[in-house]
Order: sequence, then structure tokens, then C-alpha cells
Amino acid sequence: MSLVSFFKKAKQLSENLNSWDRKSKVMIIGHRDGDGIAATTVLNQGLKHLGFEKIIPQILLSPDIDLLISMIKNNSPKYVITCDIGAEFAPTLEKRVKDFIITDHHPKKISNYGAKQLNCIEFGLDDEIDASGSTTALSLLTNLFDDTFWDSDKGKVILAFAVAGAISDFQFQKGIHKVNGVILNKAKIHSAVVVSKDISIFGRSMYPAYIAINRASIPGLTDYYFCRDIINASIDPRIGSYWKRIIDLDQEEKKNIIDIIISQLSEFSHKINIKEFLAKEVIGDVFDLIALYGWDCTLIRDGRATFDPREILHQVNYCCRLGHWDIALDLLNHKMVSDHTMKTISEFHRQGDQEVAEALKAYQNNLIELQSDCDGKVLLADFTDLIFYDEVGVIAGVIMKQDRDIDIMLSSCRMENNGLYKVSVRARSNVWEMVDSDNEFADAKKVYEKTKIETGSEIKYGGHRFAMSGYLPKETIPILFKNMVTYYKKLIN
Ligand SMILES: [Mn+2]
Repeated sequence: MSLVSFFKKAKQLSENLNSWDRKSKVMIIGHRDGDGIAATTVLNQGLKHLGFEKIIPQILLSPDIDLLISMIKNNSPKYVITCDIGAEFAPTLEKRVKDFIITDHHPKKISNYGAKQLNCIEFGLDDEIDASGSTTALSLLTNLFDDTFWDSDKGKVILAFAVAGAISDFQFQKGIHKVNGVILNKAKIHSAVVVSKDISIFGRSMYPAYIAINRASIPGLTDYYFCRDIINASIDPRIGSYWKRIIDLDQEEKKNIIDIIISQLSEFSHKINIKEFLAKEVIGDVFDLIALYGWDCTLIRDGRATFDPREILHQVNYCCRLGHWDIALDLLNHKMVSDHTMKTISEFHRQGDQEVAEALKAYQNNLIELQSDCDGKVLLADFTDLIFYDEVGVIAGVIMKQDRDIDIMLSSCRMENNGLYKVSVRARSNVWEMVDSDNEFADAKKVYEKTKIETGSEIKYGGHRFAMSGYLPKETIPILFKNMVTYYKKLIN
């Protein structure tokens, strides 16, 4: 029922959108992450094909009302449409534009979502597994075009980006559900995306096979030289002048690699259930956005292409984090872009990868200020001066992949402009499973809110239940940590 109601509201809102004057300015406001950039791309291309002549995409990092107001002032749009952000924008937009539509999947603090918002939460759906910002945005467009459009190259590209956003938001990690399922199915039907079971390691179509495997944090294969030698001895490592990537391997070579992984796992980690490990981290569904064939956004450094959405958005994410979302949108909205754009993106990509690698090395060499509790299961680490502050979530993800004992990680970094700290909270899926979705207690947000009240500080936070970021004064971070430990203990008991 809930899913039906969601699409019913999507249809109503799409009729609203269709009634807008095509010659007037429409501002799209998207969220500054992979999902948000993909969602913005979906709307931007959708509106273009609907005949809108003046589309202004803008990106916000957080739901900042003051920034929203100044964006409206600077651009004076007649209409606003949001994606992956905006759950709380209605009162502000009501007063300032002729009409608006909000599409978001983030929970709002008050439960009223209003007539002009499409948000899965209103229909009892889950923001982390049922709908991404990008699949929500696409839900608004499905009714406005017929199958001929979705079968065309232009339609397929939009479907591909809708799927890319959901994957970048890790929405498919616990299966493919509800809104995401409907949209993925549509993308498959119209041949925008191909899904297959394969070695699913990140970098499968971007890095040489041995590098992708070395970076996957598999016990026994984390030493670069050993990994390179053993992997390359088991396959024919080159194809012409190129290194073979995982996708270039034949079935036998793939099997050889799996055998090596199994033998290393059994030798190096007795705690790990091999079958489970393989199913969770090595073999699984892979998604290839074949609609993007010939697009510059698929190019990897050596000139070959990747159609894996994680890899395509990986490079775009670094642009966004460094504030250059305009370049990211340029890349995703044009089949071909200038050499300058390509060079800039690959430079940000290199820079970002390098910063994260250095931060990881510093962590491994115990050069990071740490606080830990519950036998190392809850950890706080400060990366100030090592990374760009917006990379706190990424580095936490990388560390948690290597340090399998950590259940909840708080990573912090000082922001240069205002002296506040950005703190990311990430939790492992087993913590996730302890969380009862019907119980509003089970939420990282609770911990932020408690800290806010306890300290009386102006703490802003947002995101999802267990991938949440906040902006805090330094002295409140230990209190946030203490509250997180208390919460974790309550959860495991
Ligand atoms: Mn999102």
C-alpha cells in the first residue's frame, strides 16, 4: 500500500510540474553528494526534455535555509524543484517562489511533509534501503514520458543516473526494495542498466586486477607486493599494453583469483566465515550503466571505460567534496566535455585518493589522536590537517573496512572557514541490524540531539540513521562520543 501511495503522490506532483510555464526560470536544488548529483542530473535532463528553457542547477551541502534564501535572491527563479535535500524547505519556498516541488528521502524533524513534497518517509518507507534521492527524483518523471522516450538514448541515460545515485548512496547493500526496485526494474527493461553476478570488488573496471584486490582489504592480501605477485602469477596479467582489470579476466582467471582469496582467508583469519565473506565482499550483483556508452564520464585514466556507477561517481565525488560541483554536473550532463574539464576532474580524483591514502597511513602508524571504548568497538579519530574536512565519512569507511573490530566510528576534522568540526558517524551493518526501524530510539540522530541539549551548543546534524554528519564546537565532541558509547552499550545489551 505504502508504495502505491508514494507513486500516486509522485503522479500528482508530476502533473503539477507539467503545468509549469516552460519559458520561466526553474531552479533545481540538489544535495552535494553522489546521490544528490545524480538526482540533479536526472531532473536537469528530464526538465530539458520536457521543454524547459531556463534551468538553473544549484547544489547545497546541507539544508541551510540562509543559503537557500540567498540562492533564490541571486537567481530569482519562478519555480524551485529540489532533490535529495529540502525536506524542511516548504515554508521558505512558499513565500518566495510561484510554485515548488520537493523530492527528498531524508527524514524531517516534524512529521508533516506537506502537499508539495515527495518523500518516502511519509509513506513509511525506509530512507536507507527503499528510496534514494535519485530514484525519488526519477519517480516524478516516469509519468511524463512514454516508453518511446525511455527506450531512446536520452531516456536511458536518465534511468542510468537514477540507478547510479542509489548505488552511490549504498542503497542496494541490503537488497533491492520498494521505490529503488521499481526504478531499477524500469532501467533494466529499457536496457539502460545490466545487472549480473560477478566479482564485485570496487575498482573492477577501473584498476588493474591486482590493485583492485589489494585495495579491497582482504585478510592475507593487503601487502601490495605479495598481492601483485600472487595475483599476476595466477592470470595472464596483460592484454596488449594494458593491465587486465577484473572485468577483462576470463572465467578460469576469475576462478583462480577466488581460490587465492579463499586460501588466504583460511590461513590469515580464523574468525572469518569464508562463505559469508565471499558473498558480502567479493562476489555479488554488479551494475553496468550501458546507457552511458561513449560518454566522457566513463573514461578511466588509461583511456578505457568503466560503466560501474560506483567508479563513475567516485571521481565526481571528489570534485563535489572540494566544492566544485559545477564541474561534476558538467561531466554528468554532457556526453562530451572539454579537455580542461577532464584534466581538472582527474586532478581532483588523484588529490582526493592521495589524501585518503595518507590519512589511512597516519592512522595505521598511530599518528592520529584516538579515543576508544568497548574494547575498540567504538572509536573516535581526529583527521584535522590531514584531509579536507568533507572527507571524514570516506576515511571512516576505508578504516572500518580494514579494522573489522570497529562497530561505530566517529571521525572528525576541523573546518577552516569557521573553526567548527565536522564529525561523521558511521556504523557497521551488524549494528544496523540491532536497530529496530520502528523504534525511534535507535538512531544516531538521538545521540546528536542529546549532545545538543546537554551542551546547550548550536549543533547541526543531518543524514541517515547510521551515516550521519554533524557540525560541532570542539569541546562538545568528547560528549558526543560519551553519548555514543552509552547508546552502543544499550544497543548490545
Ligand atoms: Mn541521498
